Amino acid sequence: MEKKQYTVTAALPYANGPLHLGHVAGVYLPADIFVRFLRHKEHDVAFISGSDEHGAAITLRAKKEGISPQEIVDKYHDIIGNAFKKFDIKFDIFHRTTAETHKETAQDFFKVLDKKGAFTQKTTEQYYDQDHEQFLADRYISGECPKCGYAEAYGDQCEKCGSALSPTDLINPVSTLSGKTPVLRETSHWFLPMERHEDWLREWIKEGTLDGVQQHDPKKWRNQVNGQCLSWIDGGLHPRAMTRDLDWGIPVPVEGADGKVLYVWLDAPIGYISATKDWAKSVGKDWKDYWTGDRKLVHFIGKDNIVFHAVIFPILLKEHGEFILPDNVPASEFLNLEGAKFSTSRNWAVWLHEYLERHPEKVDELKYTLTSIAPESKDSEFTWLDFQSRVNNELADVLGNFVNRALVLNNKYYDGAVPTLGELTAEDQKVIDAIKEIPAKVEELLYNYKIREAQGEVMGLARIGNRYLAETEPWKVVKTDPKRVETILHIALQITANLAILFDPFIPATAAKMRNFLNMETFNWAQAGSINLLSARTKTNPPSILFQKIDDEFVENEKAILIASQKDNESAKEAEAEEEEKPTAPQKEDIEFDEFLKIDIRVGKILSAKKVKKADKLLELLVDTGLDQRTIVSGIAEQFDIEEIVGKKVSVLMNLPPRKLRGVVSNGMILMAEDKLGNLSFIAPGEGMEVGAEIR
Ligand code: B3M
Ligand code: ZN
Repeated sequence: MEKKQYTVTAALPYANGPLHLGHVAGVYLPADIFVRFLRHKEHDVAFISGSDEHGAAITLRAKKEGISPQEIVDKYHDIIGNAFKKFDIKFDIFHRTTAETHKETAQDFFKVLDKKGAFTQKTTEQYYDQDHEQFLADRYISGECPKCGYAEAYGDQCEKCGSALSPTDLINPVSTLSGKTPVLRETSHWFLPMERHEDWLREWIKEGTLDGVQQHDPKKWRNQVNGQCLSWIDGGLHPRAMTRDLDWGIPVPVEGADGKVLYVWLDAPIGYISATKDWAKSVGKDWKDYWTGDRKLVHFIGKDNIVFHAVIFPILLKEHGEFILPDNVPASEFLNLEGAKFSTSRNWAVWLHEYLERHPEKVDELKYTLTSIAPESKDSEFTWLDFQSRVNNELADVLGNFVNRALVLNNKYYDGAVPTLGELTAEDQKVIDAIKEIPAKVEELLYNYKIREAQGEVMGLARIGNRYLAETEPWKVVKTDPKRVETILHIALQITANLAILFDPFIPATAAKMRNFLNMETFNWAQAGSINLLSARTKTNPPSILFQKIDDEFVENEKAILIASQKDNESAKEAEAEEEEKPTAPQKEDIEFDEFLKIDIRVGKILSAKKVKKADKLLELLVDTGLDQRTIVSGIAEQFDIEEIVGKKVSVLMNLPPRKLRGVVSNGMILMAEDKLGNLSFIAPGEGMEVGAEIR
């Protein structure tokens, strides 16, 4: 493999809260393993990340915690940065987008694009919260996703289906500041006319070429990445506002933009460039080498960031004209926790910094487990029981047991001196062949971002070693054929030395301990696969136990912490709801009586109900309205069981145009009352009211 140069980025976590294991498994750990591997292969690599410190995610958290946005980002930039250090994620720089270099870089970037006419300035109607006197975009506004029906989509994105949205796409939008329905107000912004870029983008994603010239290999891209981008492009790209009416963010550096800042998804990816600038300066390198020329740019992200890294940022980079486009965007799916989604709001999470406070000595155990279950191509699940089984049955019983036996026997029989290799049996040769094959398999998998499988291959070599000792039984043979045992232990020690190299990207602290046992001061990835890694003169040291087993109490304790923290959060949420009871919504603007007469509401009866696939909140109802039997989709799945609503008489808003929600065409709406705590109830007509009766 040629000694390519790489710039590897890991998504900038919002500095609005701590990191949980889902973030680590999906983005930061795979990126770190990939970079460690590249360094072993002597590639020139810059490993870049940092805190994403602008956007509504920050200001909403600041409002919630009653402190300033700067205090929020300072607090969480430190918590996140320290957690990465303790978890041994070795970025070249962990930067931050409130840094001065970033402001300059982002503003220069904007000016270059503005000069080139990459933006169109337009005045449009945007949602506005009259109470807070603020325009609403991104996380300041939420509503039903028009694509999948998810009820809490944001103004710029639906986190459930990944679609990029604009606030005016949302169905029944509400302000997340006041909880009220926003009004529309005119405002002007700089738009990125993404429709201009559909053709070259489609070619670049599908073929990996620009004007027929090969840029990257799309076959190495994960299917979900190509798939999501192409479906978005084929759905037709539209102009997207790249500025916001906010006071927290990078001021728009052109005339007539007072009070406007860069959209956070224009700002943050440029953070990769500004971070590279500050890093390169600190090590005496030219930052431009890492963003231009014949280099591979790789963005490790979660799947909800795909369109921003594989469509929007490439458009911006191409418009700028000086920079390379990504060679790959290895996006992960989601990791779930004990049967439910990780959820910051419900505090259903294992926070990385808290795990490290409780178990500072179990970093590699967590690294190995998270890589074993990494959600590379589909969602996966973390459970404390699985963690226990990975540590006990794989790390301790296979790797730890094998290394310990090989070294204990070598120190017992030969006082640590590596014995000479004698005559080989067919079984010896099979093992030696396996040692030779594994490094190439691991490399092929890692260069193709199959990090979970790559780790499995290395653990496979430890299984081979374990089986080899169990089958050759040197502790028995030593009585009858000591010469044979020298060969067996020589091979076992060479396997151990190979494992001490090959495991290094995955569980570096353990690999270092193994090299210490073997007195391997230096080691070179290129030598992996050899059975001459340890010369006869090498003296091995007595080993220590690599992995302490996890007992049931550990698992029970961790589960108890999870449940307790969730309960805390739920009671906190209820207390918060009581405390800050949502203000009773004020009366809406007057309407004319004639307008009211146009509304057609009837008594209906729910005949049947079923869940809507992949839409937790939606039920598909068959309703007898007295005029017809029709399908109505309603977002009540989380509040009501199907059994309790079939047969119920309800109030039906009849004359709404049909709407497709999650593939189901809905004709009309079931009217519900919602109280301050978000509880729902049907507007049920009085007893004896026949189906079809008009409500007015
Ligand atoms: N701050 C992460 C997120 O969406 C976002 C990534 C920015 S990378 C430039 O949670
Ligand atoms: Zn959606």
